[in-house]
Amino acid sequence: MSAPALSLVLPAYNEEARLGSALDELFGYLHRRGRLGRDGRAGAAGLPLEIEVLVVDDGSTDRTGEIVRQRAEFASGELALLTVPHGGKGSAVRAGMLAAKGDLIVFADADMATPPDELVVIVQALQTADAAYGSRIQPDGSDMRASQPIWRRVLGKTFHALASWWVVGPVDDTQCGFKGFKRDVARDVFARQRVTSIVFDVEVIYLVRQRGYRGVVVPIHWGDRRGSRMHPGPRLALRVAWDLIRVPLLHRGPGPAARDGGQPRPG
Ligand SMILES: Nc1nc2c(ncn2[C@@H]2O[C@H](COP(=O)(O)OP(=O)(O)O)[C@@H](O)[C@H]2O)c(=O)[nH]1
Ligand SMILES: [Mg+2]
Repeated sequence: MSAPALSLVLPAYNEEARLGSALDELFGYLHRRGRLGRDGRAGAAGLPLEIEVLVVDDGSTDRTGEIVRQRAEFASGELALLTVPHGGKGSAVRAGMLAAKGDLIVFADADMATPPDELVVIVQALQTADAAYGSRIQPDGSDMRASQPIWRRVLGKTFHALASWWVVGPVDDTQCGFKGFKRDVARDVFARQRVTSIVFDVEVIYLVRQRGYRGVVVPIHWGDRRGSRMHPGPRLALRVAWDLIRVPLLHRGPGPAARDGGQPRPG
């Protein structure tokens, strides 16, 4: 079979409570719009018809894998399951991004915090950009993260201050779990990714820039979903701080000009 036009990678760790309804929502949307198929035609509203959905089960100890395997879309080949040893969201996303076959490869949260119709926005951005980062901050300045609990917002602001000062510069929302890449760019960037904690998003943005690719920010809708897998505490805080410090140090060395002997692309 030829490569699908679009792959959607969903990292999932102990998601038995949320994954079933999230996949209902995703495939409900894709099927309703007639956007799944194998004939290579473009879909009505800008999404390609050939889409593969790849759930990366990160060593879950619950029924996450079973929920995937029992679905009709698994039997029909629209949905695939990749099982990896538990290693954190960053390692699951990396495995999925390197295994996915699509011309364009997007990763998203398995709780569908970003509604599936936002795929169109990322796909459109990737017609010109090499990488597209969903952002919960809207052009009018309003912030979709306002639906998060107050403690998450305070942690988020602290994280952002550190990440923008030390690693990525003025990218307003590094942590949105909805990002897309052209396949070759995904292969290059994710093969270099080393961080497996939630700081991997920052590392990926850093690598896109360092490798001379063009990344763009696209405002998307997002809603806080209950049942978060994130458990903040001193351990996570230390890990995040350590990973933020490490990112530029891990990737010291020649930039894109030395890589391919050419000039870095704009961006
Ligand atoms: N594979 C994997 N996925 C994870 C891990 N932790 C979180 N995720 C996934 O990351 C996504 C976002 O997680 P969530 O708990 O909703 O985070 P929040 O929305 O930031 O509170 C979901 O798809 C989770 O299953 C992990 O350790 N491994
Ligand atoms: Mg969530």
